[in-house]
Amino acid sequence: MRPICTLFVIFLLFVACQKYHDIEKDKNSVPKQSERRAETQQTPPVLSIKVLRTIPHDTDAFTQGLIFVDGFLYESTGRYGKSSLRRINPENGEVVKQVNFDSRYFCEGIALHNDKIYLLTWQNNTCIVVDFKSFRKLKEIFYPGEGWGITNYDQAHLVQSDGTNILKVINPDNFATIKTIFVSANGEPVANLNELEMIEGNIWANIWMKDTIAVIDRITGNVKFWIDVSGLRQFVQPTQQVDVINGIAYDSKTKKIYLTGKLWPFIFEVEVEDLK
Ligand SMILES: [Ca+2]
Repeated sequence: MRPICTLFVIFLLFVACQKYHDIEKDKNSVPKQSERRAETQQTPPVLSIKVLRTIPHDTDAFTQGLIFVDGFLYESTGRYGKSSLRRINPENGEVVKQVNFDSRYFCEGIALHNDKIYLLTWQNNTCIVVDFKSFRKLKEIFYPGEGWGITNYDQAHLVQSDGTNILKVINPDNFATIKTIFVSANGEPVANLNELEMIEGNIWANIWMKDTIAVIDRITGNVKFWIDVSGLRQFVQPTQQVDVINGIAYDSKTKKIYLTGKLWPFIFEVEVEDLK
């Protein structure tokens, strides 16, 4: 009987050790998960900008969208009776082509896809599609909810903001939502996402009413950086009435970044410090 008892005790000890090992394993794994969460929710660094050049801008242009295509800036402007699409010479700010839209439209952001400009409207539930060379209207597409900003997501899709913290990746043909991206920083939702621009794989978004641009991971929706653009205000005279900073364009060939604001006197060519 004694050898059997000894074997039984050894067996019990073995089982106890295994249990202890499992508990230790669990204890070890908990902090690792917390660390991972902490990593994804850490405070995004704040980067600053340097203005390289100022370009004159129409102080009656209530800028809603800004893009750069083949050597020219394209700007959409909002407000009822003042909504327009413009082609602008980036060397001197001259508006070289402009179409004005019916006063029932309040135009918002723009994006280029397959040689067509997709122009959102604020509360008309309508995307106006125009030929990017002639500005001839090709069609309208219905979408639900408000339209704020829009940019390219990938070769086939666009991504749209509506003033919330949610970005919708959409099919440009019918504006069907392919997926939604919940934008957050430190685990908190980031609302008022406005004008958008895809720059080197990240979504840049003006935050309405703030002198801040969020640089957003297009897969996770996490804010990777904040860009403080408050320095642009030193270019505005105290007597000049300007609205919010809005408008981001990117020339992927030269890697130049352009920023402006609603009713601002300048479009700025800028460089982001510490981003290289
Ligand atoms: Ca843009």
